Amino acid sequence: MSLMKKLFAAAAMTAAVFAMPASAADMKIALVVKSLGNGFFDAAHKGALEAAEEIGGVEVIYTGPTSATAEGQIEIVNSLIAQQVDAIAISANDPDALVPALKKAMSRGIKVVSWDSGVAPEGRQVHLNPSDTDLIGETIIKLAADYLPEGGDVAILSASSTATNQNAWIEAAKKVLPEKFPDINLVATVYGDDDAVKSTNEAKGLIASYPDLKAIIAPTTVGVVAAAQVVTDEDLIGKINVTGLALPSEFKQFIDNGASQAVALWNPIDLGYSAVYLAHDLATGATAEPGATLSIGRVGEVTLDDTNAAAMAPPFQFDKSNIEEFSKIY
Ligand code: RAM
Repeated sequence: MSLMKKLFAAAAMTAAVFAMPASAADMKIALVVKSLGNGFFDAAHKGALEAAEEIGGVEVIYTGPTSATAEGQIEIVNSLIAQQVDAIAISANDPDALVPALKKAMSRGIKVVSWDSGVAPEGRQVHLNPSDTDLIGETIIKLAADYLPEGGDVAILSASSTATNQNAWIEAAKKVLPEKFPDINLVATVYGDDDAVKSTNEAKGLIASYPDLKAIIAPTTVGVVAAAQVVTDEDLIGKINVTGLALPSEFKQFIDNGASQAVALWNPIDLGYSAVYLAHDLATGATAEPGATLSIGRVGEVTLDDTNAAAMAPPFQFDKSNIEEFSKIY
């Protein structure tokens, strides 16, 4: 081989080696969820696999702790760093506790996206909210208020007390209460940790403590099912309306039996799909900076705000008229 040819061959090989993570070959994207065994995250996983299939050459590592804790997620992030994944897309159990581990990941060249439940800006490159936070905050109160023309006592059954997403929605809800819903009286906020047993006990506690309770608002797909089951079991259908954010496939039975009038949610499949798309965008060289527009494949594109965050789409409302149709999808 002539010297020239050898040089060309060497250059071609170097290019091939450098191109590898970006080429279809072997990109590993970890989808880290708050906890395993949650139908919402299973639906997001489905979307993640769809994105991987569509992009090609992407392996999705679906993982999360057995209970929704930051400690469990930190261990997982450390093991993903050791596995040298290309990107981590995480729905965080705490905005701050994950930061050191995720910073370490980024220092090793791993791209980090938070989605659903965010990490503080220094711990990730991009955050994808499902919808606008203020809109969700107002929506969860309106869902209760729509069926309480006279107003009354309501309580919130949340996920974990450190969950970034639920805390942001609850804060947004409290902000609009006095002006837009003056007759709605928020008596308590309790935390079921996205655990069926704890959520059930917290719902029972609310009912025992507040005899005039008219609605339980659960902005978590785990809590809302637990609360509706308690209302059903305690023969309180028609007295307490359960509402919040629910996965239609899990919740249809409680619209059918009247424990709930209506609930809302965005498309969780699209959310998991979009999270993987964003992780792939970054791992193939897209720059995360305020004003940047990034592709989320068939879902469209997002423009990053001044904290490198963006929102996917507005939520849908589900009631007797449409929950059957949506329950077949997610
Ligand atoms: C639960 C989780 C998740 C949240 C949904 C609405 O599944 O807490 O983070 O987005 O509810």
